[in-house]
Amino acid sequence: MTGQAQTHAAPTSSAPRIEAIELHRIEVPLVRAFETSFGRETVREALLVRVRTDAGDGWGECVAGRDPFYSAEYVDGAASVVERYLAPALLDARGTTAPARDDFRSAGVPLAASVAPTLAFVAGHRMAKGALEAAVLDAELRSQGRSMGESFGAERGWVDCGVSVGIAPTLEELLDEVTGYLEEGYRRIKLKIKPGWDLVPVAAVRELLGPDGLLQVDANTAYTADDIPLLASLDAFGLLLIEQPFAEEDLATHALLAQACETPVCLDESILDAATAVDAIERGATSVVNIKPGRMGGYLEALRVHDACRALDVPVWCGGMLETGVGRAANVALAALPGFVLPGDTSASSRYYADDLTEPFALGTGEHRGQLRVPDAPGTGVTVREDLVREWASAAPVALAR
Ligand code: OSB
Ligand code: MG
Repeated sequence: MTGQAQTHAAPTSSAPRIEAIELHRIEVPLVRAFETSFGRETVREALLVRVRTDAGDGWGECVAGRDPFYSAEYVDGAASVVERYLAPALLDARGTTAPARDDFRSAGVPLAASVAPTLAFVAGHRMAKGALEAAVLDAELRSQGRSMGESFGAERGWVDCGVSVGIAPTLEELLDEVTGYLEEGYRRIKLKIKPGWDLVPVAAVRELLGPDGLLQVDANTAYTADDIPLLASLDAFGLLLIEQPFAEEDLATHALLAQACETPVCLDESILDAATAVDAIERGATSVVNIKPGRMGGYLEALRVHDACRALDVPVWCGGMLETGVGRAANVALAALPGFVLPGDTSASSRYYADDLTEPFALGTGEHRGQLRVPDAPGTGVTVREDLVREWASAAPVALAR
């Protein structure tokens, strides 16, 4: 058989068939409020999807937030589009009609690779689509006895972890919180910034970390072109990068900032897929990329973004969206790929949750201090605690079958 025939990824009779799709809405309390330039959250409202196939089940987590502030997507909208359009389309197709993309990332997971083409008739809604693709991928890999890490091409058994630190009520509370994370072993600190909460907290945390501590900032689009001089003055603090200071659509101002400062500019919100990543890099708007699979419509596109950035020698790191263990497990597997050269927002379960929905992720010790172990059991490698799905339910589950 030629390589080409092997990678032609139309679903085969050996691929599982989708029988039913369930939507589960949960609310999980956060161990502490998380504040960003766009809002403050005390509870994670999440949508989980379970895909039932003739070869077993898979779970996926939708990363949309409670409100459409970080992105246009939000959890009620995601649940609605899954229920009304996406799940019915997958159940109708059952992985047998839409041809999957013919690339090496699709090879070996024909059913998961058929999800994006089947759902392409719906514009946008990448986080909703990504949750379904993740669930299908989990089911398909479990049926093959393969882990996500193995299927993605993970090259590390452990990944370096950073932590995203919200805007604090006072500088003192910020320093207390950061001190706690350093004691836990986190290898990199990311500070959320906004106008009025930038130079002073960054200077204070740099002082706390010392010159060698890895530090970066994330503005979640809170600045405008008028702020370029202020943002360029962050060069004094030796930051790894400045993440998404300007609007999602505004590559031009990011390129201007990149010209005006030494600190690398990193895009998050603006990067929707491999094509937008390459375009932003070519325009000089980003020299590091935050990869969040949900924002890109799923792990298969996230892998393509990784591959495209690697080919251009652009470092990437794995972002986070307050995932429970379901999404966290898959992110950790992704972060084990060779292009992920910076610590991710792949923190321990305890960063956000007293109790996780799966077996908890805990930072390692000794040589693995500040790292998480990449799961190696089939699929995500973690088991959803269905008792907690029921206990934390904020709405009755919705089940759709063919
Ligand atoms: O911009 O990276 C972001 C959380 C929600 C929405 C957007 C972002 C974030 C984070 C937290 O920074 C990342 C995490 O710890 O999961
Ligand atoms: Mg960000």
